[in-house]
Amino acid sequence: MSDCIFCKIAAGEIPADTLYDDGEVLIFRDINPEAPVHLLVIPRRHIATLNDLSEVDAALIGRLYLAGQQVATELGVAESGYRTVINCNRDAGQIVFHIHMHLLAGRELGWPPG
Ligand code: DGP
Repeated sequence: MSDCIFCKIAAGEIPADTLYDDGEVLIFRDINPEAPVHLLVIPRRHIATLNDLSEVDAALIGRLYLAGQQVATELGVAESGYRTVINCNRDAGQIVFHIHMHLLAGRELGWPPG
């Protein structure tokens, strides 16, 4: 999608602090971190929201989690813990309509989220 900010990051048109890229899944630091570690895990392919997933995307979504697990381990936060969140649409606060998994770590995270 030509006007999608995360597609532009995936294409290298907008810079990002990228920690992982396997050609299909990309992980970069959130520009507005809410925790010492705040990463965004995205598929390179444009999918707007969780509601737009279909059966063919099942493995791709699994790969988001595996890539996140790998980078959390590399950053040394896998044992202390981390949270993954995918916001879907307005009530969840989704502002970028290219599906992305937040990975937050590095401090005790409150529950339930606001
Ligand atoms: P959400 O509310 O789930 O749609 O979260 C979108 C996140 O994307 C938000 O935490 C800020 C982050 N973000 C928005 N624009 C950029 C950008 O250009 N670069 C990076 N690294 N993060 C961005």
